[in-house]
Amino acid sequence: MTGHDASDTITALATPSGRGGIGIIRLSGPASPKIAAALLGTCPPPREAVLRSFRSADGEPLDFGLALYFPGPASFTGEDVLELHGHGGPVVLDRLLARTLELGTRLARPGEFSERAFLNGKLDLAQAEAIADLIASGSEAAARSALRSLQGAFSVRIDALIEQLTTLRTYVEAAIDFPDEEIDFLSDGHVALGLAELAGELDAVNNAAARGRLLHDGLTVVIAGPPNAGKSSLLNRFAGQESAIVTDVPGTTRDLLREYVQLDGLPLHLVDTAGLRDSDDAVEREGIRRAREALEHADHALLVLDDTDRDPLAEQTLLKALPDGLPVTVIRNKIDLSGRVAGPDKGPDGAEIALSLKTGDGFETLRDHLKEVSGYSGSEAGDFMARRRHLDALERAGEAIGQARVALDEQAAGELVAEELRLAQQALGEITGAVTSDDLLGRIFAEFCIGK
Ligand SMILES: Nc1nc2c(ncn2[C@@H]2O[C@H](COP(=O)(O)OP(=O)(O)OP(=O)(O)O)[C@@H](O)[C@H]2O)c(=O)[nH]1
Ligand SMILES: [Mg+2]
Repeated sequence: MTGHDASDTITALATPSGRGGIGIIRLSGPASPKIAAALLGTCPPPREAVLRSFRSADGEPLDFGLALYFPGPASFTGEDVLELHGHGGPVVLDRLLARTLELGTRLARPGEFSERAFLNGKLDLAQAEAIADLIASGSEAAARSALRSLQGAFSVRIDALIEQLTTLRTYVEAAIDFPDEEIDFLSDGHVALGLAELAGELDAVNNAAARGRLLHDGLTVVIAGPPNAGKSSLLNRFAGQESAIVTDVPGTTRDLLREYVQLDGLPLHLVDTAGLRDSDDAVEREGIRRAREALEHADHALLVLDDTDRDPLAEQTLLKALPDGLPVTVIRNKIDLSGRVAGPDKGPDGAEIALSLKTGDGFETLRDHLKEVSGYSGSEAGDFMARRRHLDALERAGEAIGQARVALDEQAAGELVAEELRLAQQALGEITGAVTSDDLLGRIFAEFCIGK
């Protein structure tokens, strides 16, 4: 629950706990200036760093350091904010935190500073999420995109779409108000053109958001194939270490093995699986069941085949047994033995890559291929961070615009068009937080750490 109560003054450690040169405690709320005065003697002048002792109730110094006071609304949260930069030791900071509590603050909930910034209109929801994403980013590309989102790159696109939607909706609603002219109004091409433009722009935003989502969640790639084809060797090559046991005994791998790697900033969740075959061994059968389950949750499958042991019929069976709609790349491994030339190929059923996991020949092609098929290549400039939630909202908006186009073409029904436009607007509003519920806010900010 978010249950915003702005009369509370909240406090939290803003830097990671542990030892460091500096540790910062941040307060936000109406009691900040009064607490500053009690703690520091007087409240510091606005936005000026002052060196002060931080004192206990009896006037004993707990620590000394810089104090900064930001009166609202020109502060991060929009409220009166006080920052105390003390020495970064756990005991020192605990004592200082306890002192701020004693002076009438309460401990902030996770994400509560960002939540207050959102509720006070300092940030929209996508920007608040970008703070968490920036802090959590595990690659340069992710950090860059999160920063762009935080600076509003995503929100600007969404706001522009909402603006376009509003204009079009007003036009359609005007048509409804003049029933005699409604048909003419709707068939003059203006609405059709507006809807087509909206659909196009939504598509572009959606593509950029899908790439952003990839930076946030990464790509789950399941390595599957018959026993002994080189699946575990593939995992090891990506990981750059011997994570999985590799032997010439078919059926070596039984459990799922997971490795997290980065492909030039693209987060890859790799899953090595048991070789797919009919088996009487109960353990192996369970491994195969798990392999199939992993495939159900994959974004992409790598079907590893032994190129010295080609069996087109068996290949077809394996391909058909993969989940419908799952993108697959066939890996023809062991070309050091079969003599095939390394590199990509367009096989009858999609992409194929010939390589040798023993020599590494062709592996680079596979890396490039994964970046390419995921849409990651060349996505750097201009993109922003996005989450599953944003993609869901974009999808709903797209569906509503699709429905509006149908209503216009087939029925010239102004009211239906207006209603679909309203739904699209609402879906987009959820991204920036123009439309929200306590429940949604609660879920988003609960994922933050305390102090953010
Ligand atoms: N010559 C050659 N041998 C390879 C290559 N890749 C893997 N092997 C060998 O093939 C055998 C099987 O490799 P693994 O990586 O264990 O194969 P797997 O698909 O994980 O096998 P299971 O776990 O039993 O299903 C091992 O002896 C590897 O050394 C390759 O490119 N060339
Ligand atoms: Mg294996």
